[in-house]
Amino acid sequence: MTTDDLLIAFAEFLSAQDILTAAEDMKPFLQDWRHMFEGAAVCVLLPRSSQDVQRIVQICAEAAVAIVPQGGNTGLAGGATPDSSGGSVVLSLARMNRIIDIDRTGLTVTVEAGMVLDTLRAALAEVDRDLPISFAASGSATLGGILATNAGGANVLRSGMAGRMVLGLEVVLADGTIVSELSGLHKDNSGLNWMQLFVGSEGSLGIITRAVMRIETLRPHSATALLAVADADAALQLYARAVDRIGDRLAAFEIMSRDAIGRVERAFGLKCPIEAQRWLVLIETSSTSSYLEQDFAAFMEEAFESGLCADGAIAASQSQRQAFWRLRENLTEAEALSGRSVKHDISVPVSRMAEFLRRGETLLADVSRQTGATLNPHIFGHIGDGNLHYNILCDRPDAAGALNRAVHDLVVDCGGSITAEHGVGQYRLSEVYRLVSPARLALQERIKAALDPDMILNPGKLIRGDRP
Ligand code: FAD
Ligand code: 2HG
Ligand code: ZN
Repeated sequence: MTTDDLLIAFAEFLSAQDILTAAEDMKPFLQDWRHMFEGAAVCVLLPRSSQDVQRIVQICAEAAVAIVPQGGNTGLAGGATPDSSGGSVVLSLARMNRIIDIDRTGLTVTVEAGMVLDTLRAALAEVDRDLPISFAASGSATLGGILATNAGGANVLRSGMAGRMVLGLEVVLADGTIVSELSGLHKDNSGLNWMQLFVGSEGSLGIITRAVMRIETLRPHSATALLAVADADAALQLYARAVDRIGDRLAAFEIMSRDAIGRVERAFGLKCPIEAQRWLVLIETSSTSSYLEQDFAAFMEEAFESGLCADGAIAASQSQRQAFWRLRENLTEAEALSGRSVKHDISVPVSRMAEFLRRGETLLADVSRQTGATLNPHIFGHIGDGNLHYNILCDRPDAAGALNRAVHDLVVDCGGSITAEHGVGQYRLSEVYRLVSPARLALQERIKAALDPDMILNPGKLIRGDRP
């Protein structure tokens, strides 16, 4: 099938404004958020229904044209960017963005995959419900992308990764079959837990078109504090106390290096309200009841009395709370504005986090000596999940590979994962194939071969495979 034939076939059921072919229209879809990857495509398609997606897949399958699914294009692993061949089609779910149903009592929400997280949470808040997924790209990230990457964020320690909240899914497979189970059952053991196969599959096994998510009652009472701590050991000891004192009302426990917060202050004219220490912790608790405040106050008292925390501030108002979170949520932007960085989205067992950071310091000094690069850590993350964004500003692009491999080797040595929440995409593909167990890789390849034998779904991402 020629390109013209392909476009004619799409035009039979998509309107002209849902097929982008002009370079300036396609540009935002062909580049990732970090501008690390840039690709090319025959066209960008913006279907409006699951049936549209099905027909696109059928046509592409017939023509052996690769499909790159895309949501909000906020992914940090280059998963939604096509390759440079220009032969693939970008399938954006952006126009499939409706809420289909909110069940306040059954505690479920049914949405189309292109639904933007912030829009969804705002609609849920109006009926006193919430989907507790929280991260800085929530103004653009979509439910489909969130599930396809199994996103994490700041609330994982209480609610788990996004995939844990899935109760129903509709997926278009590589041959155009629609598998749709949207009853939102909390219990269903009538077969394999197939939905989890698509969680974190990064568009390589099927295209998510709808989902049912478990929601919860809104937690109107919250308490938020910023604490200054000397080192990761102190942060982890505080975390242990917070778990004991606050239990499942602990919503977020984030760590940020003082250097990284300094870059946020300079880039955005913000001011951290507490005395400088090497690390800062942002802790938030939330609850349906107001008893929370007493336990939080007790935790804070203990934090100071124990000497683990040198300085701290409790948010006295909603605007102060938002100011604390602005420091946290601008870390990625401030990093991007500070020059080239090498990102590492690592996790290690919480018990080995302090060891990882200690050994990391020696490692960075070694890599800097060996490569001649100046390395400035910009580290932050979800310490309660054992997940750090061990991002390093690095002035020499030719040192990036050595730095990347050295950090990943240390992660593996500490029993960790080289991608905790951002996924593999194209950014981490070679490192995953270097470090993940051959048996796991082979299992993934077999699943890919079974579901997408012609490798039309997001080739070159997550699972290597070979296109026939
Ligand atoms: P996209 O970027 O469009 O796509 C991501 C992947 O999913 C691609 O492989 C794509 O092919 C696939 N995909 C998208 N939609 C579908 C679909 N409907 N069906 C099948 N495959 C699909 N991530 C975290 O986990 N935690 C964070 O705290 C976090 N913070 C971030 C902060 C910033 C400032 C930024 C820029 C990113 C952050 N991210 C974070 C990464 C990113 O936002 C998440 O990975 C998000 O889940 C991606 O959603 P998206 O809709 O933008 O997906
Ligand atoms: C966060 O926790 C995101 O803010 C982004 O996962 C991390 O920029 C990053 O590396
Ligand atoms: Zn994160």
